[in-house]
Amino acid sequence: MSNTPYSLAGKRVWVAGHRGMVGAALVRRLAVENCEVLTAPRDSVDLTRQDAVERWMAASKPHAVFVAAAVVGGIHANDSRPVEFLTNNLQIETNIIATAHATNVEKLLFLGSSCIYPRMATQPINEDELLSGPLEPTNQWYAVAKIAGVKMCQAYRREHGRDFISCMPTNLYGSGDNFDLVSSHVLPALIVKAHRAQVAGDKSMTLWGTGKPRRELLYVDDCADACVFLMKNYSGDGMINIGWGDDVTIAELATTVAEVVGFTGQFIYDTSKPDGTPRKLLDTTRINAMGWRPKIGLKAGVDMAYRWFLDNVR
Ligand code: GFB
Repeated sequence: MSNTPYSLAGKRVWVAGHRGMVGAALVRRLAVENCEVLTAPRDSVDLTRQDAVERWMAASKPHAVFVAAAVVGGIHANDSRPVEFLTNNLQIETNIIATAHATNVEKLLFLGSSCIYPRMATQPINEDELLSGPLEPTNQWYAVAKIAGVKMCQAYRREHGRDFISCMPTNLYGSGDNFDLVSSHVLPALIVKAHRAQVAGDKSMTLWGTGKPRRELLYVDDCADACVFLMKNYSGDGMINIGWGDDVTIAELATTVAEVVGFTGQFIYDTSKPDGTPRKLLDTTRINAMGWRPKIGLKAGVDMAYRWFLDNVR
């Protein structure tokens, strides 16, 4: 592992996936980096098509690339749309990483996800646990695609000396999140459910699963800050976990959301829905040792996410 400083000053920096929650947070964070942020218009650059990516990168010539573009979703979306989660994500990452090599991109950061680790990995999960056991069935498709992206970066580093690095963020939430109840992750779904129940004066709200699984949550702006930190300070073959450092049960998460929203009813558990991975707390020793730490705690983060929901989605 080496920490080769890389300056973004004066560079053209492409945020692939700039309209998504993470991409938008990266654009916000890069605004203070004295670089030129590039964003590819979604209607004219289909990232699943190699020719479109090649044309875009040949014309825009980015020096650095954040690969935050992906088909993403919660446990139900992953479990019910395997073809899209596997094939579209493989296409997007292959097109961008291969073309970054072909166009001599100086540095690339690929964003993975904590669901790539084995279902029963030792907790907290160290980066070396990758491929040490069977995957969680509900998101194995997305996980295989993301694992391939990590391996692709390692292959280009090994064979062509490319400075392509990977990071593994934990479950993210915040402004710009997907609040659609079918395809979203747990936290935005809990915000919508608590809000609707509170407004309707309902006595209860329904959660999926048993409420017993544990999840680590990181506010998306902390993740963006960590990504920029790694782009500037890390160069190595190994991937780096990005997380908060501890986790809560889904029931505890729902309690925090209910407090923020002002919902005072009961939780009903729909155990016909899957729990997914029992736990996936990341070991963040590596990034902490480099000097990065998150800033936005769960209560403050849920409050910010709820305000964004009220201002932009309700
Ligand atoms: O966030 P989530 O959808 O995905 O679900 P994962 C987390 C936990 O929250 C599961 C429970 O145990 C769900 O059963 N849950 C309770 C709910 N109520 C709800 C609800 O209304 N909606 C949702 N969505 N969940 C994802 C992967 O796994 O982690 C993604 O599928 C990605 O690919 C992401 O890697 C980081 O945390 O289980």
